[in-house]
Amino acid sequence: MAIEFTRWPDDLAARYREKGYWADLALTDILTRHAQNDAIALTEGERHYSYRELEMAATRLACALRRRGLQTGETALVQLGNVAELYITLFALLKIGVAPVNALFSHQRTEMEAYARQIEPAVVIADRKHNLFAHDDFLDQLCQQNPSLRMAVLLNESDRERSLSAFINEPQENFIATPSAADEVAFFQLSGGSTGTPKLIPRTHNDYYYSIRRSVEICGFDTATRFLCAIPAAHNYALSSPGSLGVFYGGGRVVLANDPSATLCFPLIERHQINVTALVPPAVSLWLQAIGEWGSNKPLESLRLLQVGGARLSEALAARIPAEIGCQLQQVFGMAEGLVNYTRLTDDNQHIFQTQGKPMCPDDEVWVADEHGNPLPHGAVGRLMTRGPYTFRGYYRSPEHNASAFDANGFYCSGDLISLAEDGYITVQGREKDQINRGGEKIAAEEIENLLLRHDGIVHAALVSMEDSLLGEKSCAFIVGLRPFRAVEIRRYLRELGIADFKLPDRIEMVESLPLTAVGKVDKKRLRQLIADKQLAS
Ligand code: J2J
Repeated sequence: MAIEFTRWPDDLAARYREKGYWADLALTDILTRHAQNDAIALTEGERHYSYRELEMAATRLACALRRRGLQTGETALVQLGNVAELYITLFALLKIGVAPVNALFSHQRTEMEAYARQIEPAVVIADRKHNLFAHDDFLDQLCQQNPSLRMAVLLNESDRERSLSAFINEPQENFIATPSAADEVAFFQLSGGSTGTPKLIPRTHNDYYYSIRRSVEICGFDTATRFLCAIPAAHNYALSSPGSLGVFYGGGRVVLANDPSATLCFPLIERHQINVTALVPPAVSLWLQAIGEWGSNKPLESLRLLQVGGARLSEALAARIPAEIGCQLQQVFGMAEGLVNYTRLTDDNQHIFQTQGKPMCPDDEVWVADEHGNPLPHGAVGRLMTRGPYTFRGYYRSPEHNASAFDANGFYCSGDLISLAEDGYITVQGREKDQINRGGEKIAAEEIENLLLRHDGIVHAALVSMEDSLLGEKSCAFIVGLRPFRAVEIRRYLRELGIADFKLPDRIEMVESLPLTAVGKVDKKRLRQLIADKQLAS
Protein backbone atom coordinates (compact mmCIF):
# COMPACT_ATOMS: atom_id res chain seq x y z
CA MET A 1 0.00 0.00 0.00
CA ALA A 2 1.27 3.45 -0.91
CA ILE A 3 1.95 6.05 1.78
CA GLU A 4 -0.56 8.87 1.80
CA PHE A 5 0.74 12.35 1.07
CA THR A 6 -0.31 15.61 -0.56
CA ARG A 7 0.27 15.26 -4.31
CA TRP A 8 1.01 17.89 -6.92
CA PRO A 9 -2.04 18.80 -9.01
CA ASP A 10 -2.29 16.90 -12.33
CA ASP A 11 -1.53 19.87 -14.58
CA LEU A 12 1.73 20.66 -12.78
CA ALA A 13 2.70 16.99 -12.56
CA ALA A 14 2.18 16.72 -16.34
CA ARG A 15 4.34 19.80 -16.92
CA TYR A 16 7.15 18.54 -14.69
CA ARG A 17 7.19 15.24 -16.61
CA GLU A 18 7.02 16.87 -19.98
CA LYS A 19 9.99 19.08 -19.15
CA GLY A 20 11.97 16.05 -18.02
CA TYR A 21 12.24 17.10 -14.37
CA TRP A 22 10.37 14.02 -13.33
CA ALA A 23 12.14 11.13 -14.99
CA ASP A 24 10.05 8.34 -13.42
CA LEU A 25 13.11 6.64 -11.99
CA ALA A 26 13.48 5.36 -8.45
CA LEU A 27 16.28 6.83 -6.31
CA THR A 28 17.83 3.34 -6.30
CA ASP A 29 18.94 4.17 -9.85
CA ILE A 30 21.63 6.44 -8.31
CA LEU A 31 23.56 3.29 -7.35
CA THR A 32 22.36 0.68 -9.84
CA ARG A 33 23.57 2.83 -12.75
CA HIS A 34 27.10 2.33 -11.36
CA ALA A 35 26.69 -1.34 -10.39
CA GLN A 36 29.62 -2.45 -12.58
CA ASN A 37 31.90 0.41 -11.51
CA ASP A 38 34.95 -0.51 -9.43
CA ALA A 39 35.93 3.07 -8.65
CA ILE A 40 35.82 4.00 -4.96
CA ALA A 41 32.48 5.58 -4.07
CA LEU A 42 32.86 5.98 -0.34
CA THR A 43 35.59 6.24 2.28
CA GLU A 44 34.95 6.18 5.99
CA GLY A 45 38.11 5.98 8.11
CA GLU A 46 40.02 3.01 6.75
CA ARG A 47 36.97 1.50 5.06
CA HIS A 48 36.58 1.95 1.31
CA TYR A 49 33.62 0.88 -0.81
CA SER A 50 33.62 0.72 -4.58
CA TYR A 51 30.33 1.44 -6.35
CA ARG A 52 29.97 -2.27 -7.03
CA GLU A 53 30.51 -3.09 -3.33
CA LEU A 54 28.13 -0.40 -2.13
CA GLU A 55 25.41 -1.61 -4.47
CA MET A 56 25.94 -5.23 -3.44
CA ALA A 57 25.93 -4.34 0.27
CA ALA A 58 22.64 -2.49 -0.15
CA THR A 59 21.13 -5.43 -2.04
CA ARG A 60 22.24 -7.95 0.60
CA LEU A 61 20.73 -5.81 3.36
CA ALA A 62 17.54 -5.44 1.32
CA CYS A 63 17.35 -9.26 1.05
CA ALA A 64 17.96 -9.70 4.78
CA LEU A 65 15.25 -7.21 5.72
CA ARG A 66 12.76 -8.64 3.25
CA ARG A 67 13.50 -12.17 4.48
CA ARG A 68 12.45 -11.00 7.93
CA GLY A 69 9.15 -9.74 6.66
CA LEU A 70 9.57 -6.06 5.88
CA GLN A 71 7.15 -5.08 3.18
CA THR A 72 6.73 -2.43 0.53
CA GLY A 73 4.70 0.49 1.84
CA GLU A 74 6.04 0.19 5.40
CA THR A 75 8.23 2.75 7.12
CA ALA A 76 11.49 2.72 9.09
CA LEU A 77 12.95 4.90 11.81
CA VAL A 78 16.69 5.18 11.16
CA GLN A 79 19.31 6.90 13.26
CA LEU A 80 22.86 6.52 11.99
CA GLY A 81 25.66 9.08 12.02
CA ASN A 82 28.27 9.76 9.35
CA VAL A 83 28.97 6.09 8.66
CA ALA A 84 28.89 4.00 5.48
CA GLU A 85 25.90 2.06 6.84
CA LEU A 86 23.76 5.20 6.57
CA TYR A 87 23.87 4.98 2.77
CA ILE A 88 23.75 1.17 2.65
CA THR A 89 20.63 1.27 4.82
CA LEU A 90 19.00 4.08 2.84
CA PHE A 91 19.45 2.27 -0.47
CA ALA A 92 18.44 -1.09 1.00
CA LEU A 93 15.18 0.35 2.30
CA LEU A 94 14.53 2.17 -0.98
CA LYS A 95 15.08 -1.10 -2.85
CA ILE A 96 12.27 -2.83 -0.94
CA GLY A 97 9.96 0.20 -0.94
CA VAL A 98 10.24 0.92 2.80
CA ALA A 99 10.28 4.68 3.50
CA PRO A 100 12.71 5.79 6.20
CA VAL A 101 12.96 8.84 8.41
CA ASN A 102 16.68 9.48 8.81
CA ALA A 103 16.86 11.11 12.23
CA LEU A 104 19.95 13.15 12.99
CA PHE A 105 22.50 11.56 15.31
CA SER A 106 22.08 14.52 17.68
CA HIS A 107 18.40 13.68 18.17
CA GLN A 108 17.28 12.22 21.46
CA ARG A 109 14.21 10.63 23.01
CA THR A 110 11.72 13.43 22.32
CA GLU A 111 12.54 13.73 18.64
CA MET A 112 12.67 9.96 18.06
CA GLU A 113 9.35 9.40 19.82
CA ALA A 114 7.73 12.16 17.79
CA TYR A 115 8.95 10.64 14.51
CA ALA A 116 7.85 7.15 15.52
CA ARG A 117 4.40 8.42 16.48
CA GLN A 118 3.99 10.00 13.07
CA ILE A 119 5.25 7.26 10.75
CA GLU A 120 4.38 4.15 12.82
CA PRO A 121 7.56 2.34 11.77
CA ALA A 122 7.87 -1.41 11.26
CA VAL A 123 11.60 -1.31 12.04
CA VAL A 124 14.13 0.78 13.95
CA ILE A 125 17.68 0.85 12.63
CA ALA A 126 20.11 2.54 15.01
CA ASP A 127 23.58 2.49 16.54
CA ARG A 128 24.57 1.00 19.89
CA LYS A 129 27.12 3.84 20.07
CA HIS A 130 24.25 6.32 20.47
CA ASN A 131 23.38 6.82 24.15
CA LEU A 132 19.69 6.05 23.45
CA PHE A 133 20.52 2.60 22.12
CA ALA A 134 23.44 1.67 24.37
CA HIS A 135 20.92 -0.41 26.37
CA ASP A 136 17.54 -1.85 25.43
CA ASP A 137 15.44 0.38 27.70
CA PHE A 138 14.58 2.96 25.07
CA LEU A 139 14.02 0.29 22.40
CA ASP A 140 11.64 -1.59 24.71
CA GLN A 141 9.80 1.61 25.41
CA LEU A 142 9.53 2.45 21.69
CA CYS A 143 8.07 -1.03 21.10
CA GLN A 144 5.51 -0.52 23.84
CA GLN A 145 4.48 2.87 22.49
CA ASN A 146 4.37 1.73 18.85
CA PRO A 147 2.50 -1.51 18.19
CA SER A 148 3.63 -1.25 14.54
CA LEU A 149 7.25 -1.87 15.57
CA ARG A 150 8.35 -5.47 14.89
CA MET A 151 12.08 -5.31 14.53
CA ALA A 152 15.25 -3.57 15.72
CA VAL A 153 18.48 -3.75 13.79
CA LEU A 154 21.59 -2.30 15.36
CA LEU A 155 25.05 -1.21 14.37
CA ASN A 156 27.82 -2.28 16.76
CA GLU A 157 25.60 -5.08 18.05
CA SER A 158 26.92 -8.47 19.22
CA ASP A 159 23.64 -10.40 18.83
CA ARG A 160 23.78 -11.62 15.20
CA GLU A 161 20.01 -11.87 15.01
CA ARG A 162 19.77 -8.11 15.08
CA SER A 163 23.16 -6.92 13.98
CA LEU A 164 23.14 -4.52 11.03
CA SER A 165 26.64 -5.62 10.01
CA ALA A 166 25.61 -9.29 10.10
CA PHE A 167 22.54 -8.53 7.97
CA ILE A 168 24.70 -6.70 5.43
CA ASN A 169 26.97 -9.75 5.25
CA GLU A 170 24.22 -12.34 4.78
CA PRO A 171 24.45 -14.04 1.40
CA GLN A 172 22.31 -12.62 -1.34
CA GLU A 173 19.40 -14.56 -2.78
CA ASN A 174 17.60 -13.95 -6.01
CA PHE A 175 16.55 -10.40 -5.63
CA ILE A 176 14.18 -8.23 -7.56
CA ALA A 177 13.93 -4.69 -6.26
CA THR A 178 10.46 -3.38 -5.45
CA PRO A 179 10.93 0.33 -4.83
CA SER A 180 7.81 2.41 -4.41
CA ALA A 181 6.55 4.02 -7.64
CA ALA A 182 8.56 7.08 -8.72
CA ASP A 183 5.73 9.47 -7.93
CA GLU A 184 5.14 7.99 -4.47
CA VAL A 185 6.93 8.71 -1.18
CA ALA A 186 10.54 7.48 -1.18
CA PHE A 187 11.43 8.72 2.29
CA PHE A 188 10.75 11.49 4.79
CA GLN A 189 12.93 14.52 5.22
CA LEU A 190 13.08 16.43 8.52
CA SER A 191 11.71 19.93 8.83
CA GLY A 192 13.69 22.54 10.76
CA GLY A 193 10.32 23.29 12.25
CA SER A 194 8.59 26.10 14.03
CA THR A 195 5.87 24.09 15.75
CA GLY A 196 5.53 21.99 18.90
CA THR A 197 6.27 18.65 17.21
CA PRO A 198 8.95 18.16 14.57
CA LYS A 199 7.24 17.84 11.19
CA LEU A 200 8.03 15.35 8.45
CA ILE A 201 8.33 16.09 4.75
CA PRO A 202 7.33 13.36 2.31
CA ARG A 203 9.78 13.33 -0.63
CA THR A 204 9.03 11.35 -3.77
CA HIS A 205 11.63 9.63 -5.96
CA ASN A 206 10.74 11.96 -8.81
CA ASP A 207 11.09 15.22 -6.94
CA TYR A 208 14.19 14.28 -4.95
CA TYR A 209 16.01 12.71 -7.87
CA TYR A 210 15.43 15.82 -9.93
CA SER A 211 16.81 18.07 -7.19
CA ILE A 212 19.94 15.88 -7.07
CA ARG A 213 20.48 15.73 -10.85
CA ARG A 214 19.99 19.46 -11.28
CA SER A 215 22.31 20.22 -8.33
CA VAL A 216 24.99 18.01 -9.88
CA GLU A 217 24.64 19.91 -13.12
CA ILE A 218 24.91 23.34 -11.47
CA CYS A 219 27.83 22.39 -9.22
CA GLY A 220 29.70 20.46 -11.91
CA PHE A 221 30.06 17.21 -9.93
CA ASP A 222 31.53 14.32 -11.95
CA THR A 223 33.88 11.33 -11.65
CA ALA A 224 36.69 13.67 -10.55
CA THR A 225 34.69 14.96 -7.56
CA ARG A 226 36.18 14.22 -4.13
CA PHE A 227 33.56 15.43 -1.65
CA LEU A 228 34.20 15.71 2.08
CA CYS A 229 30.96 15.21 4.00
CA ALA A 230 31.64 16.64 7.45
CA ILE A 231 28.17 17.98 8.32
CA PRO A 232 25.41 15.56 9.44
CA ALA A 233 25.15 13.20 6.46
CA ALA A 234 21.40 12.61 6.85
CA HIS A 235 20.61 16.32 6.58
CA ASN A 236 19.03 17.46 3.31
CA TYR A 237 21.98 19.74 2.51
CA ALA A 238 24.56 16.96 2.93
CA LEU A 239 22.40 14.41 1.15
CA SER A 240 21.16 16.30 -1.88
CA SER A 241 22.65 19.74 -2.54
CA PRO A 242 24.31 17.95 -4.40
CA GLY A 243 25.69 16.21 -1.33
CA SER A 244 26.63 12.56 -1.16
CA LEU A 245 23.77 11.39 -3.35
CA GLY A 246 24.88 13.94 -5.95
CA VAL A 247 28.43 12.58 -5.77
CA PHE A 248 27.17 9.01 -6.19
CA TYR A 249 25.01 10.05 -9.13
CA GLY A 250 28.02 11.68 -10.79
CA GLY A 251 30.41 8.80 -10.07
CA GLY A 252 32.78 10.70 -7.73
CA ARG A 253 33.95 9.85 -4.23
CA VAL A 254 32.53 10.73 -0.80
CA VAL A 255 34.84 10.91 2.20
CA LEU A 256 33.02 10.94 5.54
CA ALA A 257 34.11 12.90 8.61
CA ASN A 258 32.41 12.90 12.00
CA ASP A 259 32.41 16.66 12.44
CA PRO A 260 33.64 19.74 10.57
CA SER A 261 36.52 20.58 12.95
CA ALA A 262 39.70 21.72 11.23
CA THR A 263 41.83 19.24 13.17
CA LEU A 264 39.81 16.37 11.72
CA CYS A 265 39.08 17.79 8.26
CA PHE A 266 42.34 19.42 7.15
CA PRO A 267 44.35 16.15 7.24
CA LEU A 268 41.47 14.32 5.46
CA ILE A 269 41.40 16.97 2.74
CA GLU A 270 45.12 16.65 2.18
CA ARG A 271 45.16 12.86 2.34
CA HIS A 272 42.22 12.30 -0.01
CA GLN A 273 42.82 15.32 -2.24
CA ILE A 274 39.32 16.61 -1.52
CA ASN A 275 38.18 19.21 -4.07
CA VAL A 276 34.75 20.16 -2.71
CA THR A 277 33.00 20.29 0.63
CA ALA A 278 29.89 21.79 2.22
CA LEU A 279 29.90 23.78 5.45
CA VAL A 280 27.72 25.99 7.63
CA PRO A 281 29.01 29.53 8.37
CA PRO A 282 30.42 28.90 11.90
CA ALA A 283 32.62 26.09 10.54
CA VAL A 284 33.96 28.53 7.93
CA SER A 285 35.01 30.92 10.73
CA LEU A 286 36.79 28.10 12.54
CA TRP A 287 38.55 26.95 9.36
CA LEU A 288 39.78 30.48 8.64
CA GLN A 289 41.08 30.75 12.19
CA ALA A 290 42.80 27.38 11.86
CA ILE A 291 44.51 28.44 8.62
CA GLY A 292 45.90 31.41 10.55
CA GLU A 293 47.24 29.09 13.24
CA TRP A 294 48.58 26.61 10.65
CA GLY A 295 50.53 29.45 9.09
CA SER A 296 49.32 28.58 5.56
CA ASN A 297 46.39 27.13 3.62
CA LYS A 298 48.57 24.31 2.35
CA PRO A 299 46.43 21.43 3.69
CA LEU A 300 43.53 22.84 1.66
CA GLU A 301 45.45 23.17 -1.61
CA SER A 302 43.29 20.60 -3.43
CA LEU A 303 40.03 22.35 -2.50
CA ARG A 304 38.37 23.99 -5.52
CA LEU A 305 34.89 24.74 -4.23
CA LEU A 306 33.50 25.50 -0.78
CA GLN A 307 29.73 25.45 -0.44
CA VAL A 308 28.27 27.42 2.45
CA GLY A 309 24.64 27.27 3.49
CA GLY A 310 22.15 26.50 6.24
CA ALA A 311 22.38 29.94 7.82
CA ARG A 312 23.26 33.51 6.89
CA LEU A 313 26.83 34.04 5.70
CA SER A 314 28.08 37.58 6.22
CA GLU A 315 29.59 39.36 3.25
CA ALA A 316 32.82 39.89 5.19
CA LEU A 317 33.23 36.17 5.88
CA ALA A 318 32.25 35.32 2.30
CA ALA A 319 35.00 37.53 0.86
CA ARG A 320 37.65 35.90 3.05
CA ILE A 321 37.02 32.44 1.55
CA PRO A 322 38.69 32.93 -1.86
CA ALA A 323 41.27 35.26 -0.32
CA GLU A 324 42.40 33.01 2.51
CA ILE A 325 41.42 29.47 1.52
CA GLY A 326 42.16 30.01 -2.16
CA CYS A 327 39.04 28.29 -3.48
CA GLN A 328 35.75 29.38 -4.94
CA LEU A 329 32.71 30.04 -2.73
CA GLN A 330 29.20 28.89 -3.55
CA GLN A 331 26.32 30.07 -1.39
CA VAL A 332 23.51 27.55 -0.93
CA PHE A 333 20.13 28.60 0.39
CA GLY A 334 18.02 25.50 0.68
CA MET A 335 15.37 23.82 2.76
CA ALA A 336 14.35 20.22 3.40
CA GLU A 337 10.89 21.19 2.12
CA GLY A 338 12.33 21.60 -1.39
CA LEU A 339 13.49 24.86 -2.95
CA VAL A 340 17.27 25.15 -3.29
CA ASN A 341 19.11 28.25 -4.52
CA TYR A 342 22.74 28.39 -5.60
CA THR A 343 25.11 31.10 -6.65
CA ARG A 344 26.49 29.84 -9.95
CA LEU A 345 30.13 28.94 -10.54
CA THR A 346 30.33 31.60 -13.27
CA ASP A 347 28.79 34.41 -11.18
CA ASP A 348 30.70 37.60 -10.39
CA ASN A 349 31.94 38.29 -6.86
CA GLN A 350 29.13 40.67 -6.12
CA HIS A 351 26.52 37.93 -6.60
CA ILE A 352 28.61 35.30 -4.82
CA PHE A 353 29.41 37.45 -1.78
CA GLN A 354 26.16 39.35 -1.42
CA THR A 355 23.33 37.01 -2.45
CA GLN A 356 22.13 33.53 -1.55
CA GLY A 357 21.87 32.55 -5.19
CA LYS A 358 18.94 31.87 -7.46
CA PRO A 359 16.53 28.94 -7.69
CA MET A 360 17.99 25.92 -9.44
CA CYS A 361 15.02 25.14 -11.69
CA PRO A 362 13.47 27.39 -14.35
CA ASP A 363 10.09 26.16 -13.10
CA ASP A 364 10.71 27.10 -9.48
CA GLU A 365 8.08 29.76 -8.93
CA VAL A 366 9.30 32.21 -6.30
CA TRP A 367 7.66 35.47 -5.29
CA VAL A 368 7.65 37.79 -2.32
CA ALA A 369 4.46 38.44 -0.35
CA ASP A 370 3.51 41.16 2.11
CA GLU A 371 1.78 40.27 5.37
CA HIS A 372 -1.59 40.04 3.60
CA GLY A 373 -0.30 37.68 0.92
CA ASN A 374 -0.09 40.30 -1.82
CA PRO A 375 2.89 40.28 -4.19
CA LEU A 376 5.66 42.83 -3.59
CA PRO A 377 7.89 44.39 -6.27
CA HIS A 378 11.55 43.47 -6.90
CA GLY A 379 13.84 44.59 -4.11
CA ALA A 380 11.15 44.79 -1.42
CA VAL A 381 11.51 42.63 1.69
CA GLY A 382 8.74 40.14 2.40
CA ARG A 383 7.76 36.50 2.75
CA LEU A 384 9.28 33.85 0.50
CA MET A 385 6.51 31.99 -1.37
CA THR A 386 7.38 29.06 -3.61
CA ARG A 387 6.21 26.01 -5.49
CA GLY A 388 7.94 23.84 -8.04
CA PRO A 389 8.88 20.36 -9.22
CA TYR A 390 10.77 19.42 -6.04
CA THR A 391 9.00 21.53 -3.42
CA PHE A 392 6.60 19.47 -1.29
CA ARG A 393 2.89 20.17 -1.12
CA GLY A 394 2.19 19.31 2.52
CA TYR A 395 3.74 18.10 5.78
CA TYR A 396 2.96 14.50 6.61
CA ARG A 397 -0.31 14.07 8.52
CA SER A 398 -0.49 17.76 9.45
CA PRO A 399 -3.64 19.20 7.84
CA GLU A 400 -3.93 22.04 10.35
CA HIS A 401 -0.38 23.25 9.94
CA ASN A 402 -0.59 22.83 6.16
CA ALA A 403 -3.61 25.14 6.06
CA SER A 404 -1.41 28.00 7.23
CA ALA A 405 1.91 26.98 5.62
CA PHE A 406 0.47 27.05 2.07
CA ASP A 407 -1.63 29.57 0.17
CA ALA A 408 -4.67 28.67 -1.90
CA ASN A 409 -2.51 28.04 -4.99
CA GLY A 410 -0.19 25.61 -3.25
CA PHE A 411 2.64 28.05 -2.68
CA TYR A 412 4.68 27.15 0.39
CA CYS A 413 5.52 29.99 2.77
CA SER A 414 8.95 29.07 4.20
CA GLY A 415 8.87 31.71 6.93
CA ASP A 416 11.99 33.37 5.51
CA LEU A 417 12.04 37.10 4.76
CA ILE A 418 13.82 37.75 1.50
CA SER A 419 14.26 40.25 -1.27
CA LEU A 420 14.23 39.14 -4.88
CA ALA A 421 16.27 41.06 -7.46
CA GLU A 422 15.18 41.49 -11.06
CA ASP A 423 17.77 38.94 -12.19
CA GLY A 424 16.17 36.32 -9.92
CA TYR A 425 18.83 36.37 -7.19
CA ILE A 426 17.61 36.08 -3.60
CA THR A 427 18.97 37.81 -0.53
CA VAL A 428 17.84 36.39 2.81
CA GLN A 429 16.90 39.34 5.00
CA GLY A 430 15.49 37.70 8.08
CA ARG A 431 12.89 35.31 9.33
CA GLU A 432 9.28 35.38 10.34
CA LYS A 433 8.95 31.80 11.59
CA ASP A 434 9.37 31.24 15.30
CA GLN A 435 12.67 29.44 14.94
CA ILE A 436 16.22 29.94 16.12
CA ASN A 437 18.95 29.19 13.58
CA ARG A 438 21.90 28.20 15.74
CA GLY A 439 24.69 28.10 13.19
CA GLY A 440 22.55 26.06 10.77
CA GLU A 441 20.91 23.90 13.45
CA LYS A 442 17.25 24.80 13.69
CA ILE A 443 15.32 25.10 16.96
CA ALA A 444 11.53 25.44 16.95
CA ALA A 445 10.80 27.81 19.83
CA GLU A 446 7.42 26.23 20.53
CA GLU A 447 8.91 22.75 20.94
CA ILE A 448 11.20 23.92 23.76
CA GLU A 449 8.57 26.18 25.33
CA ASN A 450 6.15 23.23 25.52
CA LEU A 451 8.77 21.08 27.23
CA LEU A 452 9.55 23.87 29.71
CA LEU A 453 5.85 24.30 30.49
CA ARG A 454 5.60 20.62 31.41
CA HIS A 455 7.69 21.46 34.50
CA ASP A 456 5.27 22.10 37.35
CA GLY A 457 7.39 24.97 38.67
CA ILE A 458 7.25 26.90 35.39
CA VAL A 459 4.30 29.16 34.61
CA HIS A 460 5.35 30.86 31.37
CA ALA A 461 8.27 30.35 29.00
CA ALA A 462 9.49 31.96 25.79
CA LEU A 463 12.52 31.03 23.71
CA VAL A 464 14.13 33.73 21.58
CA SER A 465 17.33 34.18 19.61
CA MET A 466 20.26 36.27 20.75
CA GLU A 467 23.20 37.35 18.65
CA ASP A 468 26.37 35.31 18.76
CA SER A 469 29.61 36.19 17.00
CA LEU A 470 30.44 32.59 16.04
CA LEU A 471 27.08 30.82 15.63
CA GLY A 472 25.13 33.83 14.36
CA GLU A 473 22.37 33.06 16.84
CA LYS A 474 22.06 31.32 20.17
CA SER A 475 18.95 30.70 22.23
CA CYS A 476 17.72 32.41 25.37
CA ALA A 477 14.80 31.13 27.46
CA PHE A 478 12.78 33.66 29.44
CA ILE A 479 11.03 31.89 32.28
CA VAL A 480 8.35 32.88 34.74
CA GLY A 481 8.60 30.42 37.62
CA LEU A 482 6.83 29.68 40.87
CA ARG A 483 10.34 29.87 42.31
CA PRO A 484 13.75 30.92 41.03
CA PHE A 485 15.58 28.35 38.89
CA ARG A 486 19.25 28.06 38.19
CA ALA A 487 20.27 27.63 34.56
CA VAL A 488 21.89 24.25 35.20
CA GLU A 489 18.66 22.99 36.74
CA ILE A 490 16.64 23.95 33.66
CA ARG A 491 19.17 22.40 31.32
CA ARG A 492 19.30 19.21 33.36
CA TYR A 493 15.52 18.99 33.30
CA LEU A 494 15.43 19.36 29.50
CA ARG A 495 18.28 16.92 29.05
CA GLU A 496 16.41 14.35 31.12
CA LEU A 497 13.33 14.76 28.94
CA GLY A 498 15.68 14.01 26.05
CA ILE A 499 16.27 16.57 23.33
CA ALA A 500 19.17 17.26 21.00
CA ASP A 501 21.93 19.14 22.84
CA PHE A 502 21.86 22.07 20.44
CA LYS A 503 18.28 22.79 21.55
CA LEU A 504 19.25 23.36 25.20
CA PRO A 505 18.88 27.10 25.92
CA ASP A 506 22.27 28.82 25.89
CA ARG A 507 21.04 31.39 28.37
CA ILE A 508 18.21 31.42 30.90
CA GLU A 509 16.59 34.56 32.29
CA MET A 510 14.11 34.40 35.15
CA VAL A 511 11.53 37.18 34.87
CA GLU A 512 8.45 38.34 36.78
CA SER A 513 6.25 38.28 33.68
CA LEU A 514 6.52 38.14 29.90
CA PRO A 515 5.82 41.32 27.92
CA LEU A 516 2.72 41.04 25.71
CA THR A 517 1.79 42.64 22.39
CA ALA A 518 -1.41 44.61 21.89
CA VAL A 519 -3.21 41.38 20.88
CA GLY A 520 -1.98 39.55 23.96
CA LYS A 521 0.77 37.41 22.39
CA VAL A 522 4.23 37.18 23.93
CA ASP A 523 6.24 40.11 22.58
CA LYS A 524 9.33 38.28 21.36
CA LYS A 525 10.71 41.35 19.63
CA ARG A 526 10.82 43.06 22.98
CA LEU A 527 12.49 40.02 24.58
CA ARG A 528 15.13 39.94 21.85
CA GLN A 529 15.76 43.63 22.44
CA LEU A 530 15.98 43.07 26.20
CA ILE A 531 18.63 40.40 25.81
CA ALA A 532 20.56 42.44 23.25
CA ASP A 533 20.66 45.42 25.66
CA LYS A 534 21.66 43.16 28.53
CA GLN A 535 24.47 41.64 26.51
CA LEU A 536 25.74 45.10 25.66
CA ALA A 537 25.65 45.98 29.32
CA SER A 538 27.38 42.80 30.53
C1 J2J B 1 20.32 32.04 5.20
N1 J2J B 1 19.45 31.13 5.70
C2 J2J B 1 19.52 29.88 5.23
C3 J2J B 1 21.33 30.49 3.73
C4 J2J B 1 19.23 27.77 4.75
C5 J2J B 1 20.88 23.20 1.29
C6 J2J B 1 21.31 24.17 2.16
C7 J2J B 1 20.67 24.36 3.39
C8 J2J B 1 19.58 23.57 3.75
C9 J2J B 1 18.93 23.81 5.06
C10 J2J B 1 19.14 22.59 2.86
C11 J2J B 1 20.44 29.49 4.23
N2 J2J B 1 21.24 31.73 4.25
N3 J2J B 1 22.26 30.22 2.79
O1 J2J B 1 18.09 21.80 3.13
O2 J2J B 1 19.34 21.45 0.78
C12 J2J B 1 17.71 28.71 6.52
C13 J2J B 1 16.39 29.27 6.01
C14 J2J B 1 15.68 28.03 5.49
C15 J2J B 1 16.11 27.00 6.51
C16 J2J B 1 16.02 25.57 6.01
C17 J2J B 1 19.79 22.41 1.62
N4 J2J B 1 20.23 28.18 3.96
N5 J2J B 1 18.79 28.78 5.51
O3 J2J B 1 19.42 24.55 5.89
O4 J2J B 1 15.59 22.52 6.23
O5 J2J B 1 15.69 29.81 7.11
O6 J2J B 1 17.74 23.17 5.24
O7 J2J B 1 14.28 28.17 5.44
O8 J2J B 1 17.65 22.65 7.72
O9 J2J B 1 17.47 27.34 6.80
O10 J2J B 1 16.61 24.71 6.92
P1 J2J B 1 16.85 23.17 6.58
